[in-house]
Amino acid sequence: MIVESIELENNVSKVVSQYFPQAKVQNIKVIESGHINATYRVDVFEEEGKEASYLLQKLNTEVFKNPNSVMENINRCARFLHDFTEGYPYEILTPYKTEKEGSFLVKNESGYWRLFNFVENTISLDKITTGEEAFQIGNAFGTFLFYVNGDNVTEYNITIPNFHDFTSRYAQFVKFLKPYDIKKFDSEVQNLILEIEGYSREYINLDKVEIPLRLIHHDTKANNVLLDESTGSPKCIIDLDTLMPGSIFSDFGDLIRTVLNPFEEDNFLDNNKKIDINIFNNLSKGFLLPLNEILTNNEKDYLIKGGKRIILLQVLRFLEDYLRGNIYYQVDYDKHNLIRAQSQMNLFKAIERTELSLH
Ligand code: GN1
Ligand code: MG
Repeated sequence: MIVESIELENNVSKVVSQYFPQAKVQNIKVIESGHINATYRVDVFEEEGKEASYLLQKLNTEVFKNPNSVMENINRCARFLHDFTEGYPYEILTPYKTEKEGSFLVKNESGYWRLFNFVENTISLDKITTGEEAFQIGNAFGTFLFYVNGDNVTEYNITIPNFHDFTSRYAQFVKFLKPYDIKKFDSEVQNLILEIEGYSREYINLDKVEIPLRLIHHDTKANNVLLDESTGSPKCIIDLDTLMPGSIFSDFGDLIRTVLNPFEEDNFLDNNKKIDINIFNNLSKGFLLPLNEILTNNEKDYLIKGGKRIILLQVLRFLEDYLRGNIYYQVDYDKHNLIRAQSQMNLFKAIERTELSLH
């Protein structure tokens, strides 16, 4: 543990010195959220009277195979919001360039690192309990999407191919299962596979609906909105790694997946739990307010169904990772991805049982 933390301190100091050669790292705090990258808050002393905090991340390059294209997207978006839009109401997550090379990434023996501004005095919500919170989260992402959709979507890189493409992920899942005798799996795994198969038939049909390609966040979890800690109003949209071309269903999907879930992502064990319609109505009202003008009729008509498909996709992703031996998501214990898959299936079914409509 001590060795690990000394190693971390050394790595962090080396990386920070590439951005700010004079700075001294004073404090490093691990930020324990997310299943993919390693995230730290780093407090540095730059000179007398100049202390600052930054968000430092080590990118998971198993997942983000081309880190430069991720940084190109994030930088393009930050520049667009800073320089080419008027009225964007939030702080902008902005990557720093290294002093010598002018690069957004530091690559060394320990991996690929990048540095952002640290947005101070904020909180984020892992669970949503009131209509007001749901409205704020929906509205924050709706507003973000409205502004970034002013930019040219074709200028953005696809950083993870087929990331939210249900049909291709499902085909990949079926192919992966082919050599196995499914009856030999534990009954809980068998049940999930059958349920995924059952629902997929209906949800794959959504591919026939014509909708425009948009610049989408692709990870609109409630806790990816930083809220002002004193007023509770949105202050910054974070985690822009998967900002890339996609469909609006993705972002509404991860919103309902996280905002309507009264439990943790890996803890929806109650099969009879009801979804709070008031939370849904507030979420969708907040989301659509800034987007109403730009969304097509098809996008609106299929928003709920398309959104629900993202939850099903998440069940599939967690289950497949469990069966592959937990190679993608970080896990706390061996069956963690299985429990996540079951929890997300319970959430999916609870939402299926609830009549939802947009007002
Ligand atoms: C991953 O690491 P994090 O929490 O930001 C994943 C998302 C999933 C999410 C599930 C690149 O995001 O797609 O929805 O876990 N990100 C990637 O909580 O796969
Ligand atoms: Mg993420």
